[in-house]
Amino acid sequence: MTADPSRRTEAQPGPHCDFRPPDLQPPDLQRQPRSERRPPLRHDWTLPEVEALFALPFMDLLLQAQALHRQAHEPNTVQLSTLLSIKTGACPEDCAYCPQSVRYDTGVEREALLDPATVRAHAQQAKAAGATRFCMGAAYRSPKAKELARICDLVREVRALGLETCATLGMLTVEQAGELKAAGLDFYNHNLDSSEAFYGEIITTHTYQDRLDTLAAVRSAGLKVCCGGIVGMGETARDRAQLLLTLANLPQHPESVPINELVQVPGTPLQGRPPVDPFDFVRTIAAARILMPRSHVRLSAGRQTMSDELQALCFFAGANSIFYGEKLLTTGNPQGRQDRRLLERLGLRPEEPPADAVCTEAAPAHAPHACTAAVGA
Ligand code: SAM
Ligand code: DTB
Ligand code: SF4
Repeated sequence: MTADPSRRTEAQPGPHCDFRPPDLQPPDLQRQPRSERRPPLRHDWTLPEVEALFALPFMDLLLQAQALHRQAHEPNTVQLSTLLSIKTGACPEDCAYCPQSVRYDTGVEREALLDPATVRAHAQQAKAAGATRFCMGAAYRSPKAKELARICDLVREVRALGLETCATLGMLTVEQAGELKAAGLDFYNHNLDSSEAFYGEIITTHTYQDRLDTLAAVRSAGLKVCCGGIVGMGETARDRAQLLLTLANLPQHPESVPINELVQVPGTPLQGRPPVDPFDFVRTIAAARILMPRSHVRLSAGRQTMSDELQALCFFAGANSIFYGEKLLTTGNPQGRQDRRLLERLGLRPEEPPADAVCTEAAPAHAPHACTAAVGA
């Protein structure tokens, strides 16, 4: 039987159909302010529960993740962080994925700790391009006292520009974390990278417990935590579930959860690992969103080889943060203009900086103030 187009009702899809998908939240929830409808947080997840999430039909998992995402966050916004390697290469650790380990011949040139003027220029550029957070990475096992003092100066420089500050410097004691906090550091990035069971297969020079101890030190100093992992190192689905379980069952969820896809660097032992099924990568993002609903989930390393369509799926699965800028630490990242175009095509907008990221620098009489420089140039 052929349908008579003149009898088409409004509910039937067709070329002129104005069908709107139902909002993903119940109407009484939609009427509440977002601050009052934030999903409850759990810290008692079990491995079977997390594995069951990964086993859901893809669409069911993504729908659940997006619905929770909208309860906790302003939809269609993405937080932009820019990375800078402030001390590059020659790291004594043996992390099998890392191009900066002194043990692997990767062609990464070692560079001493950058000076404040250089870091400040990079941070100003990042801010002018629209980033709200500036993350400084150093290839250390753990910083020495003299190095930490110099890094505290860098933190003060960047904070004065009105950017949120983040650092990733390896293992820290409570005292060191306290010094960084006093200098104005907002976030500390320290990834668990994978499950405890798999960790020993990729790193032998420090332990999973060392990582957990640093995370505890960072928390006790009052810093916000950025902690996630890497997908694509040869870990199993169970390892991914276990990593997210460990993160979600920490006493407090990390405020930022970076999910990296392994960037394969020639010379590292993980070069040549089979690529991840892109849908499994998206599943990891969605599960992170469901387990840690109020955290920022960052679609991190690996975007340079991802299609726009795959990145869009990651945003639908609940990713709401990216590394923004043409370089990660030593490897590439999409160009700023490419990312701005992607966000525009998807109707996504950069997240506003938090109210407490205040610019305290004095404006030179002859130049535009760094805090009011054109955004998105
Ligand atoms: N040395 C410090 C540490 O290990 O915590 C800070 C720098 S380290 C490069 C920061 C993080 O970058 C690592 O924990 C890892 O998650 C990520 N990373 C390093 N190399 C990577 C790669 N090839 N692909 C994806 N992520 C990588
Ligand atoms: C994170 O989770 N990913 C970033 C940041 N935290 C420090 C680092 C990615 C590094 C990718 C390899 C490189 O550029 O050297
Ligand atoms: Fe060093 Fe960090 Fe790279 Fe490991 S991940 S080798 S600790 S820079």
